[in-house]
Amino acid sequence: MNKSHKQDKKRIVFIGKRNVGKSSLVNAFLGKEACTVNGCHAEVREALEVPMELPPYGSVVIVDTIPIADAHDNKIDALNKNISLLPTADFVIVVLDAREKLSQEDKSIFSQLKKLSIPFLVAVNKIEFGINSDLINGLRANNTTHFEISCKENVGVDALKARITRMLQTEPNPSIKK
Ligand SMILES: Nc1nc2c(ncn2[C@@H]2O[C@H](COP(=O)(O)OP(=O)(O)OP(=O)(O)O)[C@@H](O)[C@H]2O)c(=O)[nH]1
Ligand SMILES: [Mg+2]
Repeated sequence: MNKSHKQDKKRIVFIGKRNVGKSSLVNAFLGKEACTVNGCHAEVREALEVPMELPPYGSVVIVDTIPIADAHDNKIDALNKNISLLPTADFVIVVLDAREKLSQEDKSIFSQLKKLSIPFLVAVNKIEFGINSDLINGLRANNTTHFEISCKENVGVDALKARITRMLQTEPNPSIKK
């Protein structure tokens, strides 16, 4: 699906490696357990789309994705599958584990997003375990904006949500026209 075939609601796509907390963050956004956390990954092979209201902006579609480097998949296939999803996104949240360093796959996602001019923010999750300073330096070197969050302790999620809403509001909401 390319941009011209897209539905009119903006799509916010959550992307990242296995186990970083993509589904947990999506659930925290939605305020309900719509996505399986620690799910049966062998069965989860496609992105999951859930509509939600993001006041005061309006209606959006939240998209939870399969991991960019699923252990069961060929790493490159999994990365390509998600990169092919990116042109359908209006906004992307790249979810990272605060304990890890920036990977080549993460950097590939950043460069694709920049090439496609898709706005994105980075969510550095699981901060209660501590934050890897190499990760923060890597993010700075890649000129990204990041939020330090914990889905488990509900830290930083509202601030991230507020920033996304503000950034979406800078463009007209096509779903309001109807
Ligand atoms: N300690 C801690 N654990 C978390 C946090 N966020 C998520 N988790 C846990 O991390 C594990 C993976 O979370 P998921 O939300 O399934 O991660 P995911 O990125 O969707 O995983 P995949 O779908 O396999 O790629 C689960 O056990 C969550 O409970 C957090 O902020 N802190
Ligand atoms: Mg998941």
